[in-house]
Amino acid sequence: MTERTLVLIKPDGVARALVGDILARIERKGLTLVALELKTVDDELARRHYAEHEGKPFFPALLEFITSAPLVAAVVEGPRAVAAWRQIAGGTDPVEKAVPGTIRGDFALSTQNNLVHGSDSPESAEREIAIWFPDLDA
Ligand code: RTP
Ligand code: MG
Repeated sequence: MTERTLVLIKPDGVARALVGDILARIERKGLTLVALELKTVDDELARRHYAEHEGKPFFPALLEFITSAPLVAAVVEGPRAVAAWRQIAGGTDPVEKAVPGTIRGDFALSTQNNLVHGSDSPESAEREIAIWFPDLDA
């Protein structure tokens, strides 16, 4: 059963010129890109995307970070795409959780500026893809 997930290469990943490396890892895993866009997002879109974190202590800084500069948004498809992308991204804390060989484990130090986002379930993926790529299945 094929599945889709939302990929973000956050502003730190674009600023550090890691886009090519990250997309290469996605492709080498065997996942397929079905949508890809570079964009700077406004506060409203960032709030909708991260609605589950509203009220948490890190929420204001997260909004500031995610809207600060261009990011790459993509939709990726393949068998178990949600779990496969989170596997190669690594855990949220790039030092305590992400292991070497993952994107965060190899390239990040900060729990906020951790380079990438991946949907955490197929249901989240559906919701997020509709926010970022509303015309994808039109
Ligand atoms: P993401 O949603 O970005 O794929 O990351 P995730 O599932 O691994 O982590 P999540 O718990 O959903 O947190 C969303 C993003 O918020 C920032 N964060 N900062 N300073 C902090 O303690 C903290 N905790 C989370 C990170 O950018 C994290 O990826
Ligand atoms: Mg998350």
